[in-house]
Amino acid sequence: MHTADFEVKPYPEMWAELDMDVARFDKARQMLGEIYGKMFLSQPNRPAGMVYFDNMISEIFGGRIKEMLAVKQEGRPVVGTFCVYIPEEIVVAAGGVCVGLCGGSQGSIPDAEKILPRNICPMVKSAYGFKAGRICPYFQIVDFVYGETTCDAKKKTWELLDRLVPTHVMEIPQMKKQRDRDLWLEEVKDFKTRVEEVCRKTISRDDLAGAIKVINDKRRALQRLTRLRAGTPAPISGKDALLIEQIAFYDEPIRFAAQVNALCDELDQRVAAAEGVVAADAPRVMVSGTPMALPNWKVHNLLETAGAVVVGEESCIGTRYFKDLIDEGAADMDRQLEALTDRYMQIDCSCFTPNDERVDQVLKEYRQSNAQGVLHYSLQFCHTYNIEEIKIREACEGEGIPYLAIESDYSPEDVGQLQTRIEAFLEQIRG
Ligand code: BJ8
Repeated sequence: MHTADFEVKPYPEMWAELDMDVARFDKARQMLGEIYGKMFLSQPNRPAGMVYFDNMISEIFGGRIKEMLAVKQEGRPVVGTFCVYIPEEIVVAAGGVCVGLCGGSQGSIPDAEKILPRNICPMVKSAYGFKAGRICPYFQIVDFVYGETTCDAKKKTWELLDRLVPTHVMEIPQMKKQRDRDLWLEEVKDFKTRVEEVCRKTISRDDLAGAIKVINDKRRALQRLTRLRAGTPAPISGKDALLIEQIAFYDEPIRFAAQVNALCDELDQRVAAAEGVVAADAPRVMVSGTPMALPNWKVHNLLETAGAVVVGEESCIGTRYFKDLIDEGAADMDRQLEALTDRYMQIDCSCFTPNDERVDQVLKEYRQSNAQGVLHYSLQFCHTYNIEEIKIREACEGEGIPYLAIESDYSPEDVGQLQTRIEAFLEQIRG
C-alpha cells in the first residue's frame, strides 16, 4: 500500500452509539493514519506479510471493535487490562475477550491532567485520559477493567478510574517468596471467580486447557518472530516487530498467531536468502525497559531513522509478555491454576524486589538477538524502572556492551536531544 493511500477507517455512527467524543476522536484517527503512513509504509523492503498488520491498524477503531461488540451480543464479556500480570487465559476460558488498554498517546494526557497530578507516568495518564475524554472505543465497550498493584501510579489511579468504569484490582506481590506465590494463587482464584460471575459460566478444566493452548500458541508465534530477528541482515524492522507485539494485545488470538506464523514463514526464507530490511552492517540495538504502548513508536523510529535496526524488546510489550509458557499437561483445575500462577510469577517486572533475574534476562536476550548495543528506555516518573536501570547499566558495562539509557515521555519536545544522543550511541557501536 502506498503511504498516501493509507487511512485509519472512520466509523462515526458506531462511535456516537458508544458515547464517544466523535469530532475530537476523528481528528486523532486522521493523525494516526498520517503518522502510520509516514513511519511504517515508507520503510524499504517490508515483508509482504505486514499487510495483515497494516489492515489491523486501518481497522483499529472499526472492524476489531465490531468483532468485540458481536462477542458482547452473545453475552460474553470484554475485559480491559493494563498489565501482563492479568491472566488472559482465564478470560478466554470463559469465552471472553481480553484487550490491553495501556495508553501510548500524548493526545489523551491533557484529559488526565485535569484530575491526575502531572508528575506521574505518561502511560497511566494516557490510559486514564482515554476514558475521561471518551476518546477510545475499546474503553467504551469493555464490561469492566482489571488493574493491578504493580506501581503506585497505577494502583492509586484505579481508585479514580472506578468512578468512570467498573475497575477491579488484583494484588500483585512485590517479592517472590513462597508466601508471595501463595498470595498470587489466591488472587488468581478470585479473578477466576469474578470472571465466572460476569460470564455466568463455570470454567471447566477443558475450557481452561483450551485457553492455555490458545494463548501459549500466541506466545510461541511471538517467540518465533523474536528468534528470526536474530538473523543478519535483520529480516524485519524493529518498528514492524514492535507493531506486531502491540497488536498482540487487541487482536483475536488464534487469527493473530496464524498471521504471525505466516509472516515468520516468509522471514524464514529471507534469513535463508540473507535478505534483510537493512544492510548487514547496520547497527543492531536491543531495547530494554518500560513497555511501549500503541502508538508509542518514538524511540524505534529515532533509532531506525538514524540507520540502526532494533532486534529485540525486553519489555512487557515484547519478550516479557511471551517468553514464558504455561505447562499444558496439568490434570485438573487446581494443578492448572498452579501452573498458571508459576508462569506468571516468572514475569520479571521491576516492581518486584529483588529482581536480578531481569538483569540476567537482558544479557541473555542481548546475546540471543545478536545485538551490538542496549538502549534502556524508561518512561518519565517510572521509579522502579529508572532505579533498576542502574543494575542493568552496571551489568552491560561489565560485559563491555555499548549502552545508552534514556528517559522520555510521549511529547515531541525531547526528540532533537534524543536524536543527538542516539547518533552518538550508534557511532560508538560502529566504532
Ligand atoms: S508487568 S512493566 S505491564 S506493571 S511504566 S505504569 S510500572 S510507572 S507498565 Fe508494567 Fe505490568 Fe510491570 Fe509490565 Fe508504573 Fe512504570 Fe508507568 Fe509501568
